[in-house]
Amino acid sequence: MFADSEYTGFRAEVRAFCESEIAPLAAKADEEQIFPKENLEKLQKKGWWKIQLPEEYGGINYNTVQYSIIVEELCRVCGSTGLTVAAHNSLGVGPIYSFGTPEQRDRYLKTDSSQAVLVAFGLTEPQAGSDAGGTQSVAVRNGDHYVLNGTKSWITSSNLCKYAIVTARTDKSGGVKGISSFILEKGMPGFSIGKKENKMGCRGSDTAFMHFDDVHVPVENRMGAEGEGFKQFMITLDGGRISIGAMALGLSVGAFEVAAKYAATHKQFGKPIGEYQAIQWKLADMATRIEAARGLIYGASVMKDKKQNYSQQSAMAKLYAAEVCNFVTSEAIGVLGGDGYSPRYPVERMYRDMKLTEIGEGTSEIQRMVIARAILKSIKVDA
Ligand code: COS
Repeated sequence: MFADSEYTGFRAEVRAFCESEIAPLAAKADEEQIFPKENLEKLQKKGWWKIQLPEEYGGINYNTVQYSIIVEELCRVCGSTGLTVAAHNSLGVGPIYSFGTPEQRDRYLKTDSSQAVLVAFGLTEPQAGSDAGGTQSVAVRNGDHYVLNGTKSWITSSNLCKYAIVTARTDKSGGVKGISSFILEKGMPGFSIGKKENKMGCRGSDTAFMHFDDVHVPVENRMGAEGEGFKQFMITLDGGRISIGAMALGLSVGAFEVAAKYAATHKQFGKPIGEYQAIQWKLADMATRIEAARGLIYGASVMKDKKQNYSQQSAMAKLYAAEVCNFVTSEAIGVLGGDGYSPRYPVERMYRDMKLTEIGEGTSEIQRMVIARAILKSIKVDA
């Protein structure tokens, strides 16, 4: 496989765990729209709620290629679990580690090692989706605390989480530079979880509204200085987009493997359908695009670890992997025909889960915008 030969043993170990522990619960989680509680504990034992944190915070300190492999392998068998792990790691504990004070890191990252303590990421609002700078939640300073009001939508792990990092406007006149970020704790009066979404895919992940009604947030819960929130969250999404690319890759690999096996064994007109060129070309195109997506994802992962500017590469990785995933999951259903159109095989679930990868953490249109802006910025125009 492309570029990951040094991770062959690592991947095999990760895959064995995902197949034995995560895969058996995937269909039920999708059907019942409930995140399997057993997975919280299983993943805690693996250290996968703190994949890239240093050991002093209970983490396992993996690099970003290893992180991407874990998300990919989880999504190969269960998109909902992969998404939940990805959101918590890259959008939850990641930014607290990157932007938090030593006190905030100690309080929110040095958590009880016997329990999964999830952190949610509250950026999106009903009127601020692609336009993340359109944040309408407001935090007004009042002495040693802020009074927070507003609503966040589409928040992964709203019910499962113990903490949430959220953005709110601290300067009404300041555009994106008037947005700050805060760490909230469940149980703060006025902080409540609203309606759960009834989603097309990733139905086993916990997605709901968050409401803030005069929540008193201590000043020490602000992350960074006032006005830094938007930039922090954009930097965070650069990393998050690698995760969603890895998610798309995992769903693609899962669907491809089912289709390839089916093509090798299912007979029509007296021979396996894989012997017909029409099916062979589908498999060849699926496999080729999967390898190309893998290259982009690992490339962006390596750049992140080298602390290079990888914003454009993570947007490219997510954009391309999501488009590949749309192609592959759809073609997989094509190979299986009627069998692919029912839950008898997991490809229909993977097809539904796929759609999230084209929307979450920035739509494909937003990725194109990020990529094009980076290209144009790099071009020097003579005055
Ligand atoms: N890293 C560091 N800084 C960044 C950044 C990044 N990736 N992206 C933007 N910024 C900075 C800019 O440099 C600018 O700061 P300066 O004026 O100091 O240079 C500031 O943030 C504003 O940037 P910009 O003008 O590009 O903001 P826009 O309002 O035009 O928004 C997009 C930019 C569209 C890219 C942003 O709103 C976005 O990513 N939207 C999608 C949101 C999303 O992914 N939501 C999913 C939520 S999680 S499920």
